[in-house]
Amino acid sequence: MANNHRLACIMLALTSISSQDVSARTVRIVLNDWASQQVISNVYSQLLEKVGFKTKFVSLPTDGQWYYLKYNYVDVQVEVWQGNKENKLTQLIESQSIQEAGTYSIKTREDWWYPSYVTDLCPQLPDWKALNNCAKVFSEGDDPRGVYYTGPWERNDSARIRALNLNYRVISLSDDASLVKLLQKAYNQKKPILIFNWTPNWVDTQYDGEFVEFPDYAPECETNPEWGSSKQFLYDCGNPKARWVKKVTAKEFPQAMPCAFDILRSMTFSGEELAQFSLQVNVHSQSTQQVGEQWLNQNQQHWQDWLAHYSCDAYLD
Ligand code: TMO
Repeated sequence: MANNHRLACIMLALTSISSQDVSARTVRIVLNDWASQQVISNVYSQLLEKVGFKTKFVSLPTDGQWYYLKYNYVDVQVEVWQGNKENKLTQLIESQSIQEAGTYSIKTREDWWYPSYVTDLCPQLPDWKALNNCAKVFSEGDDPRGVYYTGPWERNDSARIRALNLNYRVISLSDDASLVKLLQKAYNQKKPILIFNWTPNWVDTQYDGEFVEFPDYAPECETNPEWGSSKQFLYDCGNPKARWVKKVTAKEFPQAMPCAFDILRSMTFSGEELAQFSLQVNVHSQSTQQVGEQWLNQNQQHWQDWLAHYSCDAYLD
Protein backbone atom coordinates (compact mmCIF):
# COMPACT_ATOMS: atom_id res chain seq x y z
CA MET A 1 0.00 0.00 0.00
CA ALA A 2 2.72 2.40 1.03
CA ASN A 3 4.67 1.36 -2.00
CA ASN A 4 1.74 1.83 -4.23
CA HIS A 5 1.16 5.22 -2.78
CA ARG A 6 4.77 6.17 -3.37
CA LEU A 7 4.58 4.98 -6.92
CA ALA A 8 1.43 7.00 -7.51
CA CYS A 9 3.15 10.08 -6.12
CA ILE A 10 6.17 9.59 -8.32
CA MET A 11 3.99 9.08 -11.35
CA LEU A 12 2.03 12.17 -10.52
CA ALA A 13 5.22 14.15 -10.09
CA LEU A 14 6.57 12.83 -13.39
CA THR A 15 3.40 13.67 -15.22
CA SER A 16 3.33 17.18 -13.91
CA ILE A 17 7.04 17.71 -14.56
CA SER A 18 6.81 16.47 -18.09
CA SER A 19 3.63 18.35 -18.88
CA GLN A 20 5.10 21.55 -17.44
CA ASP A 21 8.22 20.98 -19.46
CA VAL A 22 6.39 20.38 -22.62
CA SER A 23 3.91 23.19 -22.38
CA ALA A 24 6.65 25.55 -21.24
CA ARG A 25 8.57 24.75 -24.37
CA THR A 26 7.34 26.76 -27.33
CA VAL A 27 6.52 25.00 -30.60
CA ARG A 28 8.30 26.82 -33.40
CA ILE A 29 6.32 26.72 -36.65
CA VAL A 30 7.84 27.60 -40.03
CA LEU A 31 5.95 30.25 -41.95
CA ASN A 32 6.57 30.30 -45.72
CA ASP A 33 5.54 32.85 -48.31
CA TRP A 34 2.18 31.72 -49.65
CA ALA A 35 -1.31 31.85 -48.19
CA SER A 36 -2.45 28.25 -47.69
CA GLN A 37 0.78 27.37 -45.88
CA GLN A 38 0.28 30.36 -43.60
CA VAL A 39 -3.35 29.54 -42.84
CA ILE A 40 -2.56 25.91 -42.01
CA SER A 41 0.32 27.06 -39.79
CA ASN A 42 -2.15 29.30 -38.05
CA VAL A 43 -4.75 26.57 -37.57
CA TYR A 44 -2.09 24.27 -36.16
CA SER A 45 -0.87 26.98 -33.81
CA GLN A 46 -4.40 27.65 -32.54
CA LEU A 47 -4.99 23.94 -31.97
CA LEU A 48 -1.80 23.67 -29.95
CA GLU A 49 -2.77 26.67 -27.89
CA LYS A 50 -6.14 25.08 -27.08
CA VAL A 51 -4.20 22.19 -25.60
CA GLY A 52 -1.91 24.50 -23.65
CA PHE A 53 1.22 24.82 -25.76
CA LYS A 54 2.87 28.09 -26.59
CA THR A 55 3.68 28.62 -30.24
CA LYS A 56 5.85 30.90 -32.28
CA PHE A 57 6.10 31.51 -36.04
CA VAL A 58 9.46 31.64 -37.77
CA SER A 59 9.34 33.16 -41.26
CA LEU A 60 11.65 31.28 -43.61
CA PRO A 61 12.00 30.85 -47.36
CA THR A 62 11.49 27.26 -48.51
CA ASP A 63 15.15 26.98 -49.47
CA GLY A 64 16.39 28.04 -46.05
CA GLN A 65 14.03 25.92 -43.96
CA TRP A 66 15.83 22.59 -44.32
CA TYR A 67 18.84 23.81 -42.43
CA TYR A 68 16.63 25.10 -39.61
CA LEU A 69 14.70 21.84 -39.39
CA LYS A 70 17.79 19.69 -39.56
CA TYR A 71 19.54 21.56 -36.76
CA ASN A 72 16.41 21.81 -34.63
CA TYR A 73 16.11 25.60 -34.77
CA VAL A 74 12.45 25.14 -35.72
CA ASP A 75 10.03 22.29 -35.01
CA VAL A 76 7.35 22.03 -37.66
CA GLN A 77 6.62 22.72 -41.31
CA VAL A 78 2.95 22.04 -42.09
CA GLU A 79 2.86 22.24 -45.89
CA VAL A 80 5.78 21.01 -48.00
CA TRP A 81 5.11 20.71 -51.71
CA GLN A 82 6.86 17.96 -53.61
CA GLY A 83 7.93 20.52 -56.19
CA ASN A 84 9.94 22.18 -53.50
CA LYS A 85 13.33 20.52 -53.53
CA GLU A 86 11.98 17.01 -53.30
CA ASN A 87 15.44 15.48 -53.66
CA LYS A 88 16.75 17.44 -50.75
CA LEU A 89 13.77 16.47 -48.61
CA THR A 90 13.91 12.76 -49.48
CA GLN A 91 17.57 12.75 -48.65
CA LEU A 92 16.92 14.41 -45.28
CA ILE A 93 14.12 11.98 -44.43
CA GLU A 94 16.14 8.94 -45.50
CA SER A 95 19.17 10.03 -43.51
CA GLN A 96 16.78 10.57 -40.58
CA SER A 97 17.79 14.19 -40.33
CA ILE A 98 14.18 15.24 -40.32
CA GLN A 99 10.92 13.47 -39.53
CA GLU A 100 7.95 13.01 -41.83
CA ALA A 101 4.55 13.58 -40.22
CA GLY A 102 2.25 12.41 -42.98
CA THR A 103 1.00 13.20 -46.48
CA TYR A 104 -2.23 15.08 -47.20
CA SER A 105 -4.65 13.40 -49.58
CA ILE A 106 -4.17 16.18 -52.11
CA LYS A 107 -2.76 15.93 -55.62
CA THR A 108 -0.93 19.02 -56.72
CA ARG A 109 0.41 20.44 -59.93
CA GLU A 110 2.73 23.41 -60.39
CA ASP A 111 3.89 24.82 -63.70
CA TRP A 112 3.74 27.58 -66.31
CA TRP A 113 0.13 28.71 -66.66
CA TYR A 114 -1.87 31.18 -68.79
CA PRO A 115 -5.51 32.37 -68.84
CA SER A 116 -7.74 30.70 -71.47
CA TYR A 117 -8.31 33.94 -73.43
CA VAL A 118 -4.64 33.81 -74.50
CA THR A 119 -5.52 30.90 -76.78
CA ASP A 120 -7.04 33.42 -79.23
CA LEU A 121 -3.59 34.92 -79.72
CA CYS A 122 -1.66 31.66 -79.50
CA PRO A 123 -3.93 28.82 -80.61
CA GLN A 124 -1.24 26.11 -80.46
CA LEU A 125 -1.03 26.32 -76.69
CA PRO A 126 -0.91 24.39 -74.37
CA ASP A 127 1.79 22.61 -76.43
CA TRP A 128 5.11 24.07 -75.26
CA LYS A 129 6.34 24.13 -78.86
CA ALA A 130 4.00 27.04 -79.42
CA LEU A 131 5.90 29.17 -76.92
CA ASN A 132 8.60 30.50 -79.23
CA ASN A 133 6.14 31.53 -81.93
CA CYS A 134 4.19 33.36 -79.26
CA ALA A 135 7.13 34.97 -77.48
CA LYS A 136 5.93 38.36 -78.72
CA VAL A 137 2.51 37.81 -77.23
CA PHE A 138 4.12 37.49 -73.81
CA SER A 139 6.85 40.11 -74.27
CA GLU A 140 7.14 43.35 -72.30
CA GLY A 141 8.74 46.61 -73.41
CA ASP A 142 11.55 46.52 -75.98
CA ASP A 143 12.81 43.07 -75.08
CA PRO A 144 11.44 40.67 -77.72
CA ARG A 145 11.64 37.69 -75.40
CA GLY A 146 8.50 36.42 -73.73
CA VAL A 147 8.20 37.00 -69.99
CA TYR A 148 7.48 34.27 -67.48
CA TYR A 149 6.56 35.53 -64.00
CA THR A 150 7.24 33.45 -60.95
CA GLY A 151 7.55 33.78 -57.16
CA PRO A 152 10.52 33.25 -54.84
CA TRP A 153 10.31 29.45 -55.20
CA GLU A 154 13.14 27.93 -57.23
CA ARG A 155 11.79 25.64 -59.95
CA ASN A 156 14.67 25.38 -62.44
CA ASP A 157 12.91 27.69 -64.87
CA SER A 158 16.03 29.29 -66.29
CA ALA A 159 17.55 25.84 -66.79
CA ARG A 160 14.40 24.74 -68.62
CA ILE A 161 14.45 27.85 -70.80
CA ARG A 162 18.03 27.05 -71.78
CA ALA A 163 17.45 23.33 -72.33
CA LEU A 164 14.35 23.83 -74.47
CA ASN A 165 15.82 26.83 -76.27
CA LEU A 166 12.98 29.08 -75.30
CA ASN A 167 13.06 32.72 -76.23
CA TYR A 168 11.90 33.73 -72.77
CA ARG A 169 13.14 35.46 -69.64
CA VAL A 170 12.12 34.92 -66.02
CA ILE A 171 10.93 37.67 -63.71
CA SER A 172 10.81 36.55 -60.06
CA LEU A 173 8.52 38.35 -57.64
CA SER A 174 8.95 38.32 -53.89
CA ASP A 175 5.76 36.53 -52.80
CA ASP A 176 2.38 35.16 -53.78
CA ALA A 177 0.60 38.48 -53.19
CA SER A 178 2.62 40.15 -55.99
CA LEU A 179 1.81 37.32 -58.38
CA VAL A 180 -1.86 37.59 -57.45
CA LYS A 181 -1.98 41.32 -58.18
CA LEU A 182 -0.27 40.86 -61.51
CA LEU A 183 -2.58 38.08 -62.59
CA GLN A 184 -5.72 39.92 -61.48
CA LYS A 185 -4.71 43.01 -63.41
CA ALA A 186 -3.89 41.09 -66.57
CA TYR A 187 -7.05 39.02 -66.30
CA ASN A 188 -9.29 42.05 -65.92
CA GLN A 189 -7.72 43.66 -68.99
CA LYS A 190 -7.62 40.38 -70.94
CA LYS A 191 -3.90 40.93 -71.35
CA PRO A 192 -1.74 37.88 -72.13
CA ILE A 193 0.27 36.66 -69.18
CA LEU A 194 2.42 33.62 -68.47
CA ILE A 195 2.82 32.88 -64.83
CA PHE A 196 3.85 30.27 -62.26
CA ASN A 197 0.66 28.78 -60.91
CA TRP A 198 -0.33 25.77 -58.87
CA THR A 199 -3.33 23.78 -57.89
CA PRO A 200 -5.02 23.69 -55.42
CA ASN A 201 -5.02 27.48 -55.38
CA TRP A 202 -7.55 30.33 -55.40
CA VAL A 203 -7.14 30.60 -59.18
CA ASP A 204 -9.06 27.29 -59.53
CA THR A 205 -12.12 28.95 -58.03
CA GLN A 206 -12.06 32.17 -60.09
CA TYR A 207 -10.30 31.97 -63.43
CA ASP A 208 -10.14 29.74 -66.51
CA GLY A 209 -6.72 28.82 -67.64
CA GLU A 210 -4.32 26.04 -68.46
CA PHE A 211 -0.88 24.75 -67.71
CA VAL A 212 1.62 24.66 -70.58
CA GLU A 213 2.25 21.04 -71.57
CA PHE A 214 6.01 20.55 -71.56
CA PRO A 215 7.62 17.18 -72.42
CA ASP A 216 6.46 14.70 -69.77
CA TYR A 217 8.56 14.57 -66.67
CA ALA A 218 10.89 11.65 -65.98
CA PRO A 219 13.46 11.49 -63.17
CA GLU A 220 16.29 11.21 -65.73
CA CYS A 221 15.29 14.59 -67.08
CA GLU A 222 16.90 16.06 -63.98
CA THR A 223 19.92 13.77 -63.82
CA ASN A 224 20.90 12.72 -67.34
CA PRO A 225 21.65 15.46 -69.91
CA GLU A 226 21.29 12.94 -72.77
CA TRP A 227 17.67 12.34 -71.87
CA GLY A 228 15.06 14.33 -73.80
CA SER A 229 15.26 16.78 -76.68
CA SER A 230 18.39 18.52 -75.42
CA LYS A 231 21.38 16.19 -75.42
CA GLN A 232 23.41 18.72 -73.54
CA PHE A 233 21.26 20.11 -70.75
CA LEU A 234 19.10 18.89 -67.87
CA TYR A 235 15.52 20.07 -67.25
CA ASP A 236 14.15 19.67 -70.78
CA CYS A 237 10.81 18.55 -69.35
CA GLY A 238 7.81 19.82 -67.41
CA ASN A 239 7.06 19.29 -63.73
CA PRO A 240 5.34 16.05 -62.70
CA LYS A 241 1.56 16.37 -62.79
CA ALA A 242 0.35 14.71 -59.59
CA ARG A 243 2.52 15.48 -56.65
CA TRP A 244 2.17 15.22 -52.89
CA VAL A 245 2.06 17.70 -50.00
CA LYS A 246 3.59 16.60 -46.71
CA LYS A 247 4.08 17.67 -43.12
CA VAL A 248 7.56 17.41 -41.61
CA THR A 249 9.27 18.14 -38.29
CA ALA A 250 12.70 18.29 -36.73
CA LYS A 251 13.77 14.76 -35.80
CA GLU A 252 13.69 15.53 -32.06
CA PHE A 253 10.11 16.78 -32.17
CA PRO A 254 8.06 13.52 -31.88
CA GLN A 255 9.81 12.56 -28.65
CA ALA A 256 10.12 16.04 -27.24
CA MET A 257 6.44 16.86 -27.79
CA PRO A 258 4.46 13.73 -28.58
CA CYS A 259 1.10 15.43 -28.17
CA ALA A 260 1.97 18.25 -30.59
CA PHE A 261 3.36 15.69 -33.01
CA ASP A 262 0.23 13.52 -32.82
CA ILE A 263 -1.99 16.54 -33.48
CA LEU A 264 0.13 17.39 -36.49
CA ARG A 265 -0.14 13.85 -37.80
CA SER A 266 -3.94 13.85 -37.48
CA MET A 267 -4.35 17.20 -39.13
CA THR A 268 -5.65 16.95 -42.69
CA PHE A 269 -7.19 19.28 -45.27
CA SER A 270 -8.74 18.78 -48.69
CA GLY A 271 -7.60 20.48 -51.88
CA GLU A 272 -10.80 22.56 -51.81
CA GLU A 273 -9.94 23.79 -48.34
CA LEU A 274 -6.46 24.83 -49.48
CA ALA A 275 -7.97 26.69 -52.43
CA GLN A 276 -10.44 28.43 -50.09
CA PHE A 277 -7.66 29.43 -47.70
CA SER A 278 -5.75 31.16 -50.46
CA LEU A 279 -8.95 32.69 -51.87
CA GLN A 280 -9.78 34.28 -48.54
CA VAL A 281 -6.29 35.62 -47.98
CA ASN A 282 -5.14 36.43 -51.52
CA VAL A 283 -8.39 37.72 -52.96
CA HIS A 284 -10.61 38.69 -50.04
CA SER A 285 -7.72 40.23 -48.09
CA GLN A 286 -8.45 38.48 -44.82
CA SER A 287 -5.64 37.87 -42.38
CA THR A 288 -4.35 34.32 -41.99
CA GLN A 289 -5.40 34.52 -38.34
CA GLN A 290 -9.01 35.39 -39.31
CA VAL A 291 -9.18 32.61 -41.87
CA GLY A 292 -7.75 30.15 -39.37
CA GLU A 293 -10.28 31.18 -36.72
CA GLN A 294 -13.19 30.91 -39.13
CA TRP A 295 -12.13 27.47 -40.20
CA LEU A 296 -11.85 26.35 -36.58
CA ASN A 297 -15.29 27.74 -35.75
CA GLN A 298 -16.89 25.95 -38.67
CA ASN A 299 -15.09 22.63 -38.29
CA GLN A 300 -15.24 21.89 -34.61
CA GLN A 301 -16.14 18.23 -35.06
CA HIS A 302 -13.30 17.77 -37.43
CA TRP A 303 -10.48 19.09 -35.28
CA GLN A 304 -11.78 17.80 -31.97
CA ASP A 305 -10.81 14.34 -33.14
CA TRP A 306 -7.34 15.59 -33.98
CA LEU A 307 -6.78 16.43 -30.32
CA ALA A 308 -7.90 13.04 -29.01
CA HIS A 309 -4.58 11.32 -28.31
CA TYR A 310 -3.26 9.53 -25.23
CA SER A 311 -0.20 11.71 -25.52
CA CYS A 312 -2.44 14.74 -25.03
CA ASP A 313 -4.27 13.41 -21.95
CA ALA A 314 -2.02 15.40 -19.64
CA TYR A 315 -3.31 18.62 -21.19
CA LEU A 316 -6.96 17.90 -21.75
CA ASP A 317 -9.19 17.19 -18.79
C1 TMO B 1 4.79 25.95 -53.01
N1 TMO B 1 3.89 26.69 -53.92
C2 TMO B 1 2.51 26.26 -53.71
C3 TMO B 1 4.01 28.14 -53.75
O1 TMO B 1 4.28 26.37 -55.14
